[in-house]
Amino acid sequence: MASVGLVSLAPAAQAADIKIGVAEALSGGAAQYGIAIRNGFQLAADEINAAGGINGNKVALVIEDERGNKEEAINVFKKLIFQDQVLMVFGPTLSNSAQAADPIAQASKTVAFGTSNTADGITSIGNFVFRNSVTEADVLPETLKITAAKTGLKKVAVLYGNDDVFTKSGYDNFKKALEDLKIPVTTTETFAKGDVDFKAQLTKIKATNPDAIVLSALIAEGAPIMVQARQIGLNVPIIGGNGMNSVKIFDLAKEKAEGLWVGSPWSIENQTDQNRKFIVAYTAKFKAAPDQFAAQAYDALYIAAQGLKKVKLSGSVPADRAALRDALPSAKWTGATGTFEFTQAKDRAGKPAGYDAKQQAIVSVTRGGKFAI
Ligand code: 1QQ
Repeated sequence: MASVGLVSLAPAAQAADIKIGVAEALSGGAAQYGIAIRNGFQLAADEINAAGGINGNKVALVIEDERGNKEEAINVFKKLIFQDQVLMVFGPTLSNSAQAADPIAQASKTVAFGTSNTADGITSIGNFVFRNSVTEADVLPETLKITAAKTGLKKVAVLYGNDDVFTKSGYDNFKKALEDLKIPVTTTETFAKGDVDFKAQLTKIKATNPDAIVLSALIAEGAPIMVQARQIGLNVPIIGGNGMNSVKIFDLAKEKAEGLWVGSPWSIENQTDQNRKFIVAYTAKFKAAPDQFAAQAYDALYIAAQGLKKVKLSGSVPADRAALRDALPSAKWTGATGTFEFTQAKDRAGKPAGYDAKQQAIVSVTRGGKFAI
């Protein structure tokens, strides 16, 4: 249904808007991440346009709410790609949705660029799939190693959501890292999306007397899990993945958010010039502190801009999409999350596929209502 013949072609020499799709969860539980992501894109787009755009062309974001729902992510990808004829699509917010929607982008030869997708296998979908979010596979072993060294934990309980691509992938990677580090597991418990009462699992966990809880959860369930753990006197450190790495934990779990360990390439404490500039600009524009999701989206638009700079826009959307795909793998950028470059991923058959992030993680812990290094 690609309606190439309907596109109005702007003369190549004249400045044209560069239409970029943004498909994020702006409502529902995953909006805890999606709103920060949208803000990060808007800040970067404003800055890029204020500085003259990309080769003189302004960036025009076409923003859609995919509600953190995989069917809706498919609908929104189709709208952006076929109807709006965007050059590329950012999003969706959750790996669960990316696994469903990215094949649409791949099949229509349009770059899908995830800024928050950390599950295994997303970039194995194909060579049009990119992400700058660092995977659970890369971050979790480091998070566990540092937390074990700093807290002296000897044995842990595991709790994870078993019906979401990201929480399941986080579990697989935690399990492997625990085996590699020879840390015994006292019990493994599960929950499902939408659950609100975790007392049964937490009571079981408490009875096994773990030194910490390893938790693979999205924040909608992860925050009440932290609250209920503390309510039953389970005050051990909680080690989370990307889903728990949001300042929203302080709004949702209040003082019971203390003692949460997470890893990420971004920290509010990181004092580089680029990060300080980002934090100041974000806080001024949105009257709230940024988080890693905002930082990764902000950097992602600049990374895409490095690729777009090399594309000589022809006015043919398919040709420009293909040229962007070819230019993007060599894009390099130093932004709020530090220095960034892509590394090529492989598909399930071991053949070259999409592109992952190559970045170091920093491990932080919540203390006094803040993430501290
Ligand atoms: C994923 C995640 C979530 C926490 C995204 C916000 O990392 O679904 O991959």
